[in-house]
Amino acid sequence: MADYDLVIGGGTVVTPSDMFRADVGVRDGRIAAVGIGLRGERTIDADGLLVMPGGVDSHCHIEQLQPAGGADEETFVTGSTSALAGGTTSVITFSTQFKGHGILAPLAEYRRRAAQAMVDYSFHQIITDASDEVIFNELPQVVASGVRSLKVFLTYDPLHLDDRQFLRVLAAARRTGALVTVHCENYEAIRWRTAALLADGKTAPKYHAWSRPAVIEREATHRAIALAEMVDQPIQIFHVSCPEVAEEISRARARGVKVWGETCPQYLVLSAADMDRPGFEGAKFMCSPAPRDAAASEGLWKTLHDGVLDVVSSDHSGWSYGTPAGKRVNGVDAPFRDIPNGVPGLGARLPIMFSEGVSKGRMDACAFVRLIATNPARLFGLYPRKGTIAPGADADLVLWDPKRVVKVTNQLMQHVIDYTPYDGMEVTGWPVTTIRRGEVVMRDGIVQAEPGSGQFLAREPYDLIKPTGRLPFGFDASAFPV
Ligand code: DUC
Ligand code: ZN
Ligand code: ZN
Repeated sequence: MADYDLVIGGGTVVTPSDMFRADVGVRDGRIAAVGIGLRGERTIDADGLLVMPGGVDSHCHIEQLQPAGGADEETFVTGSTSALAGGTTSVITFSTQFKGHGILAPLAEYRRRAAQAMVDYSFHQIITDASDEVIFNELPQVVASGVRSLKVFLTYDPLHLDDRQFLRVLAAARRTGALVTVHCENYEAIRWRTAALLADGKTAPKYHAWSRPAVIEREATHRAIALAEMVDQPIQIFHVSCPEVAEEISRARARGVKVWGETCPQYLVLSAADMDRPGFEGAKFMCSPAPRDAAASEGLWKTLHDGVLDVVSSDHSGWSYGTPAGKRVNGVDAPFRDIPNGVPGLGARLPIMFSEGVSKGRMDACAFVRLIATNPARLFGLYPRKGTIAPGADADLVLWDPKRVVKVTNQLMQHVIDYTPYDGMEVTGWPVTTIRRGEVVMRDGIVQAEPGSGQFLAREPYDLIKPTGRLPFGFDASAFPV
């Protein structure tokens, strides 16, 4: 009798630290052994392929409820399909709060919708209104239910928090044991520059980048870190777009502050020039923060190499280009201010990072695994169940052909959005099989998974995000209901 339900045989196993030829034995959906000569009831031949942990996308927007009603076009089924096609097996998406409302009811609604997912999933709880009821009553319940990370926006109408509200969220996170993730841009500076640009008739998509230069991201990042340092609350800075923002993180880390940073493929391979395409085309590349320039991208690769930024997520936020409810919801002549922000990237994240990172010699495959799977799993309390190949871990694997050359098309992305900003890009390296908890859910581009087969990942308390204990004057203001 075979020892394993499934053996992935003869591939090159890539862990966060090593690469070696070995078989991976799977039993009951988990990795049971990594060794030589393993025998399974079924075998998948991985000769010539890399065997890597399934991707963990710790920042993507799926079926997010909109303030005006309705939800994102990308559903948990279509988003899962794209993720699995691209080698990602776990996601952390969002439960959002609308100002004046609570957070328990929307979270229940997201749980209901996400029950259709085919990837494993968790949520970041967005706080847009730090009311007493939310901060002192509802938020502790949300965190206790396993939603162990919060998200705040320092810009965007109608989402942004002022500094006092941000402090209240940081304090609540400290009391309840959650990580806070932060969208860092200066709200008033963007509004002021936007008003001036519109007054000058500068309305085209390219002026989106002009409205929010890197300095306003740097200022907000500095402020977010300073306030988190004062509260002694660990944070992650979302979607760092350029090296001068990463530098704020680096300086704080040197002081011992628990701050981490992520970036996304759009900041590594796109630029503000993409928003300057003819007509309305530039809208396809509009996201916030805005992509910068080639020098910023090169600098970001260095921050990944140096470990200053240690997660690459997609920030998948899809708005179709050709449909009335997507990018052109306010018409093709809409000023940049009124064009929805966000680019799709769930399915593109791994191929782009592998091709631009590993195939182009900027990093080895172990570093790639750390950035797209291990580090997000560690930071968000999913490790070692997710993000590595080791006995006991879920058998979430992607079998990767490092030599396959593919031209990216929207069809290959398998999301519901009608375009990809990476259309036509040639990549070297491609996922051929995705395995989720021991089940083959994608083979040669065909996704076969039952809607509802994804599992909610309740996240328990974990040491990495514990406060440091360093407080100004030793006074813990977060202990008071203020
Ligand atoms: N920026 C965000 O902060 N979220 C989603 C889309 C975007 O561009
Ligand atoms: Zn954001
Ligand atoms: Zn986002």
